[in-house]
Amino acid sequence: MNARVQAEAQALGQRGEPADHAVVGKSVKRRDLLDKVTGNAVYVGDLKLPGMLYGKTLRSHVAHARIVRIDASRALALPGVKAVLTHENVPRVLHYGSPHPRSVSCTKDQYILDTRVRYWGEGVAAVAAVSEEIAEQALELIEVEYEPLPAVFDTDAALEPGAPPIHDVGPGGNLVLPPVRVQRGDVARGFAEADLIVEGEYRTGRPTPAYMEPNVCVAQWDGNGKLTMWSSTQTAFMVRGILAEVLGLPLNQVRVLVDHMGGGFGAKQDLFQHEFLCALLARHTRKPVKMEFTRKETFLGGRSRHPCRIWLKQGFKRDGTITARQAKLVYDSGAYGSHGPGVTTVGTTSLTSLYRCENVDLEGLCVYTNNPIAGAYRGYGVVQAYWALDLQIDEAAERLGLDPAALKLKNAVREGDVAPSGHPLVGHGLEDCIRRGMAEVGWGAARPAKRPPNGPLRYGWGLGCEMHGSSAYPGIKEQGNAIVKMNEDGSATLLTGAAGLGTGAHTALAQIVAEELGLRFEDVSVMHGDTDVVPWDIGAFASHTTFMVGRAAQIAAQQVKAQMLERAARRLEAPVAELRVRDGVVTVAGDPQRSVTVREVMQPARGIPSAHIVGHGSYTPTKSYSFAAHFVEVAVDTETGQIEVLQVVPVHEFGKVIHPVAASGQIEGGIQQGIGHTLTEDYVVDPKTGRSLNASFVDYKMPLAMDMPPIRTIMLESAPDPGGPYGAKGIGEDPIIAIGPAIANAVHDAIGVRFRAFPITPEKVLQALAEVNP
Ligand code: SMO
Repeated sequence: MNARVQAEAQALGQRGEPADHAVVGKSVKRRDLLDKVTGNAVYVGDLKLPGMLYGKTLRSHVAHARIVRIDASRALALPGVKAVLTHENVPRVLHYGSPHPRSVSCTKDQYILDTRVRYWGEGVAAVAAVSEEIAEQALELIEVEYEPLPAVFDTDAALEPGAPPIHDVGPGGNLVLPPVRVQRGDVARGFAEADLIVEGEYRTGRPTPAYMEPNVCVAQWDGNGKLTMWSSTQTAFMVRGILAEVLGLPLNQVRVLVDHMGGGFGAKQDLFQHEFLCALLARHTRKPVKMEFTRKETFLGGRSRHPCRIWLKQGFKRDGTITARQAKLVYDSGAYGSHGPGVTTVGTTSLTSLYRCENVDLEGLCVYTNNPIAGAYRGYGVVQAYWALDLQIDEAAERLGLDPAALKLKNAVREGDVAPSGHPLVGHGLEDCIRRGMAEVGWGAARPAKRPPNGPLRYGWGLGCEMHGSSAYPGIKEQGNAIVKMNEDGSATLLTGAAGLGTGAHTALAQIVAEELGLRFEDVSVMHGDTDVVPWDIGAFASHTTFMVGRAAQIAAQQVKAQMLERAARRLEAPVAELRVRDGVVTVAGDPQRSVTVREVMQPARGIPSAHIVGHGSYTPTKSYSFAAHFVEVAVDTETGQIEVLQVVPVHEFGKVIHPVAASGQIEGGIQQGIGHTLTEDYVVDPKTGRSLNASFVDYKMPLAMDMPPIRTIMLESAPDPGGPYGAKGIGEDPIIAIGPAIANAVHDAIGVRFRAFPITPEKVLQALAEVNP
């Protein structure tokens, strides 16, 4: 990929000092790089413990039914089978699917195994056996008798009065939470003042994160009744908490471990059914048990994005001012609530912003259906909302005879505007992104000149914009924690509870500690992924690891540095204020001859008996937003209906780039997923039976490396956050949001058709073209 990375640093850092960083802002070699490229990195799936058994889940082939009889006796009789769990022999504890107190409206709606199934593919029993093969054979011997219940597979049907209730808990009417309402100003007055009203309905598909590492865990109990659980999870401490609650254990009797992960993208924030089953199978058999999803199960038992239906109406003045915005968003949560409350709240409130509007009236619903479970997925409700918003702004521009980039720039949120969180925004991030991208692609008073048609090919340009919070505040109050220890040889160790999903976050954290302590990057190591050792962490999500845990690490390192410099001051006989430290050497300002290495400072010396220096940092962020504008050129083949993205110029503003290559990797990965969502990816369930139709990588089409267009990434540091480390904000979720509307707007520019639902497949393109030119 020819990504050209341009970190356009402001000359001044956040404290107004010259930004003269030794480690931060440099693409140091990632700590996990060699282990990963050589295959040495140990993932949970690589674990093999002595005497380990293999667990498998029996999954329902009906979408909604009561289990009237379940008989495991034939399975138990199979040689090699050590245990079978059904609803009859697991604890009946109602729990959250998402261990997230993200919204007060969350309802506990899941049992480990219930007497009822609510979607096709839900686990109804589990087996532990000496091999995976025997476990799979045993599944076929479990007899289940179902009494079918009426099922609903779309949100309209689920909302109808008299629709079959999917849960006995919650607010009723198949709602996951009471409707989310956001009202500001007066929309009736706003529409009355409008010269143009645009109204439309938008839909989004059901993409799944399709992380490379299927869900996997290993559970082991020791003789004292302590559970150790290795699990590929973004939220080790939440897994610990909910396992302890459901199993009735104190927290120090549950230890959750996770080293390397092959992605999570939000979905691995949930506590999954197999994690409970694995712990219980291990307890029953007194043996370690591993449960690893197949790719098919990763679809069935995993989490997708919430398919969403959005009705959106906006009023505009002739000059492009937005006078009113009214919307109703209906998110399909599938069979359980999971992250529905958080996704619906974040998605609905996101429509208050991006493009300024004083009069808004928004309603967000999250609805139970008998579809697969939707959960957290990168972009968290906002992908859906901004798909509708950005497409409609583009349409309004056309109808007003204005250039879409000019209209977006005119209405772009700016410094001091109220953000979706209710906080005033810091800096002109969005305007900067739009302006910088326009300059880059030559978008002046109008779009860049189109390439002339070439045979069946038509070309076009589009722009999509987004903003996203670098934390989940105020939905949840998060806290980042870090412990930094100095070692007696002058090296340092960072202890963090933040998971490493594969983003390079631990490298960024080590850079921050090295920068702050004046050490080389190589002198800082990171200990993570063990809930018995590292400080508590809320989990790696919401684009917040570098921003929030990075700030905590910075604070911890500052404490260590202060103690270390005090010792150095005694050795050098100079006041602390005059000391500088860089590359592991402490010097006296203006007198470089007087120096001592950090290693020497940390050696036991007369009067300083111990090398023990520890710092502890905690940081509770308020809301901070990152911004992006994606500029896209597409080619549409009018004969095949194929859309090809020819080039992408993503311009992102996120305060401070800690590691340019890792950050641009995040951006490219988000664009890859976004192209997939928009053009090819959709997890399809049969609308009559709820049966999963394409649970494999053969039928679920993601763009591959070969399919990716050239991406010219531009990273701006124009609106640093006063709370983030060196001004840094989040970049994890942002890159997936703006690419979809950018592509759809470019397709309209190419062939004059507005697609309001994704994925925009070749069939839909051909159908639309046939309607235009019958
Ligand atoms: S979808 Mo994110 O991991 O909050």
